Amino acid sequence: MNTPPLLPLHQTWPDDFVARYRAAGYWRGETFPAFLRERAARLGERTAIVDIDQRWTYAQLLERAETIAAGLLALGLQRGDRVVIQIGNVPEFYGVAFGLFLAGLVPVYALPAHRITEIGHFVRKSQAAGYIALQHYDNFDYRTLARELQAQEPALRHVVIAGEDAAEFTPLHSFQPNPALLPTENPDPQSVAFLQISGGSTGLSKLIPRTHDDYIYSFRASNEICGITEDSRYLIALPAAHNFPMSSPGAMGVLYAGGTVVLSRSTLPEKAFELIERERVTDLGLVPPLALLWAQAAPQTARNLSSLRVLQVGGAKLTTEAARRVIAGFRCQLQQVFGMAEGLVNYTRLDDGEDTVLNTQGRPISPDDEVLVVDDHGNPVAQGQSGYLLTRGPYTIRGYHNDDTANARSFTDDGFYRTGDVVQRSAQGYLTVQGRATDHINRAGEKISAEEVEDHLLAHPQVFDVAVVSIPDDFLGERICAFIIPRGEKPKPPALKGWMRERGLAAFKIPDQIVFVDAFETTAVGKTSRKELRARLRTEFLREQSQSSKTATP
Ligand code: OOB
Repeated sequence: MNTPPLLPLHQTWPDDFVARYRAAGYWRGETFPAFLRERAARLGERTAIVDIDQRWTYAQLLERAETIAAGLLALGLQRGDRVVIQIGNVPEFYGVAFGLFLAGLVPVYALPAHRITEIGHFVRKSQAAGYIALQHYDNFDYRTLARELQAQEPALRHVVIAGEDAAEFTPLHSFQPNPALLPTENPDPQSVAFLQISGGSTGLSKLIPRTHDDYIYSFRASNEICGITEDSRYLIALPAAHNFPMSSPGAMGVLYAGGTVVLSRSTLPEKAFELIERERVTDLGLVPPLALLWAQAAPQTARNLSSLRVLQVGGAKLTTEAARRVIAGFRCQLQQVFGMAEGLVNYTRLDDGEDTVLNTQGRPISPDDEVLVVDDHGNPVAQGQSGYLLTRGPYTIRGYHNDDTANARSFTDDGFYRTGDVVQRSAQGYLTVQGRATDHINRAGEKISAEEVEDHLLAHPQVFDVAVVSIPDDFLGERICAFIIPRGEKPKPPALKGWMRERGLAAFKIPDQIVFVDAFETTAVGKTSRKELRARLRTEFLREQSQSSKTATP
């Protein structure tokens, strides 16, 4: 059989940077297995994770992770093997993630909303040997997805299902403790601990290798900035696998500090408020649309929300006006968070004045986060002017996993990551996000590549050509609009959307709006880039919309 060569997993900073980051005390040689074991030994009976019906102490989290690690190694998985995990907001998510760390296996974090198209891509790109999913979550049966995956990806050796009925797959609950199987040594702190997924500015998501040293630094330093301690009780209502609720400071920061992670399956304000009251939640992180929705519901609730100390908002732009509304609704401190799974995270500080909290997306975590704001030619712009954000630092990757093309595009020769965001930087180093250079759509914090959605639509027999653009949306921030030139009879939008779902695409990538057009006008030269075409379609659409709303007003 022709097996592809095994890809080395690495994330490499040049030697002089390694020396610098170590000397500065950012990289301390800590690892995930060591930190969990230490916390379990020291804080054993304290609550690590709760959700609506479970409560795990630190000792139980370690015990669960050790059982899962032993079970996976007993199946024959080998140190360094990648395992795609797709688990929603339940304590088992952390049991599995830490189980993989203890076994020396490498999690690849998928979101619950991903379907066969995305999961297949992650499995191939990471050459995963295993897939672990919940039986059911959010009304979806992941065994169906697992079946398609096994049929499509013969190299995937193991499928493990957590739930009452694993069907033909290995039940996670059949795993037995076996300390003899567990590695006794901690991993190399500079090795890759897991693969996170990128928002995907062009084409399919890329895989982001993060090391123990760099990631632990990012949440240890975040804890200090966000005031996370043993007494923090941090609510997670965004998908646990996303980088924001994972590490900014997220669940990893909270577990590192010895606090309690409170998991909500639901994003409905009343469900979450019930947990906030019951667990006396002190901190939480939301994307702007949810922050606005919860802020609207908060003044009316009968629940006691007085334990809340800090509400973090990030993942997409929070406008000044929205920030005011969020503060008015919650009556607790607002913290803006502007980060990316590739690394760099900015926070407004807890002692910043209102002006900064309302109008900026914060400043970087580390004194060694290098930030450049440059023009089209790569030259720095004048202070306060808009430009493209480039960054390099002790927790920002130097390259994606197994993707030379993306690496050539996304990193400069001297190792700066091109974030694709357009920002202004103040004299104090605070960033205000103005927009972005790439054609991705930020739909309520979910990043969608226009190109990826176009590729799917072009496969439909009644689609001749298509351009997918973002349209400003009061609730979502941005929505997905597909301009389609039909081939023959126009397809019916609901049927077209249903067809996309059947292709196994995450629901958040399916266009919210479909507009049929006869042709895409070209410029005098007769040729346009996709980028210009998308920009022109968006501008014309918004102009027409504002004209028709003006004529509609009496
Ligand atoms: C977070 O991570 P990703 O990887 O899903 O998305 C990163 C992109 C950024 O490049 C930027 O375009 C956008 O999301 N973004 C924001 C923002 N926070 C993220 N745009 C405007 N304002 C903000 N506050 O989204 C993420 C990772 C860690 C912490 C927080 C968010």
